[in-house]
Amino acid sequence: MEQTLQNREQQLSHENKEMSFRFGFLGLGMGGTSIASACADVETNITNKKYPYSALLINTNQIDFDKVTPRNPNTVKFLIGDGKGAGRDINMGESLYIEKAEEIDKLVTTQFSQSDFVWLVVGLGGGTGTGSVIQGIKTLMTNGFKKKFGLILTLPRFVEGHTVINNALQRLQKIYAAMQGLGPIILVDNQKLFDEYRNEHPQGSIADYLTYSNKYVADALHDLNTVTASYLPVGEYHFDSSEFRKMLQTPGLIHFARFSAKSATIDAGQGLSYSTKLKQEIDNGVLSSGYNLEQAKQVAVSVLANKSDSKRLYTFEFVEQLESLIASTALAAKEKPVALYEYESRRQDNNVYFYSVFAGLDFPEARISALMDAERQFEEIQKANEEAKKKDLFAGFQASSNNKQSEDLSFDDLFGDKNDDNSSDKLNDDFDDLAKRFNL
Ligand SMILES: Nc1nc2c(ncn2[C@@H]2O[C@H](COP(=O)(O)OP(=O)(O)OP(=O)(O)O)[C@@H](O)[C@H]2O)c(=O)[nH]1
Ligand SMILES: [Mg+2]
Repeated sequence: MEQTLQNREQQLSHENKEMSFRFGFLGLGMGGTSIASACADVETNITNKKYPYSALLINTNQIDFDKVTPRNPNTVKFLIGDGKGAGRDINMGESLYIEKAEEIDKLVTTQFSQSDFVWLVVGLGGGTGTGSVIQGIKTLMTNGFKKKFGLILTLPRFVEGHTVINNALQRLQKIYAAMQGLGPIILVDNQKLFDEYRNEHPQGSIADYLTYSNKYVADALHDLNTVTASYLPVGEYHFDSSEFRKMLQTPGLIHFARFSAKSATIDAGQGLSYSTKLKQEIDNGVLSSGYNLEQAKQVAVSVLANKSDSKRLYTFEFVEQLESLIASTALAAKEKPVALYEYESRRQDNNVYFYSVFAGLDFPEARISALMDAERQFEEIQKANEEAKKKDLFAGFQASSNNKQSEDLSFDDLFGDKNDDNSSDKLNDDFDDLAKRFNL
């Protein structure tokens, strides 16, 4: 036993993290393929497998596709349609996918033959990914990944306009209705990530932001996958791969939060500092926020500390603080485990890492309502614009038919005579009156 632990411990350096699952990523459309590609570019040194994940990327737009440049040599790109994109038209995106559905079935089977679990990744709002997301679910359900797939969906930013928000809402509504029959869903809130990125990088660009956000999603997911498999559990409970599997089999949304702090700043007897911080980070979330955590069906909190710090830190009081925080946050969860781990001191930093995961959640109501409000506002603006277009600024005015140069214009050209169809009778009558009065 001792020997096994020691062996295991030797493997557990920062660079050599084990994973619970070999994920596959099926990316659709530009957002979906960019994120899926970043996820499959995660590298590890375990069992000589540099790239443990694999990806299949599908898009209709050749130019967008060329911009996605996977490092992972096993990532496969598959262009559907004529290469010109689906131009935000979800019906077109869906039809182009259906045309190639059989080929996609085959590609999914080969590309994910080694995958335990596949994430279908889509940036909600466009024509290709959003249009084909339901068909993508069908592909996975009918090719061996029923109960072994989840969704990673980005929510658009508010400024992205009527069509984008409307497309996103249309598909969210369908997914929401079917949610209990689907796997877990991870929402990536582009507005939240964009705001955070802009605060930290005021000089940054949208392109920088997108690269950052895609890597950020990839790292967050990989972190979750490794923390459940890599470290030495201390104490009675271990949030291990089988616990993680349960979460991945729980329908509904997955929410996660994490933070780290210098171990010297954490005092086991002063729960307020770290449990308040953890609560704050749970509210902020990593990829999205606004969940009603009371509805969580599964919860886990993992803490990871340096071996020498763990002795000082992992007291009864420490665990009780975290347990009571979780118990008061996720009232409905059946299990509210706190798992403690230690890592080798040779790891460079002396941080304590806190991770929390909530599964089986409902959609974040306020965020979805805000999208619907934005959509309503766009509709009102559009309606007002159409009405303004209909309104004729010169209503009641009848145009004159003359096109002559100004020097050629006679008085009649300018104002017409009584028999001129284009003239205004009233104007002529008035003029006649004037002419009589001034003996013209
Ligand atoms: N996080 C993130 N979101 C992205 C990225 N690219 C696009 N998005 C989001 O995804 C949404 C859909 O856009 P695309 O993925 O370009 O659309 P598409 O599926 O290719 O559809 P068409 O271009 O209309 O055929 C956008 O409105 C963005 O909110 C990306 O690289 N990262
Ligand atoms: Mg596109």
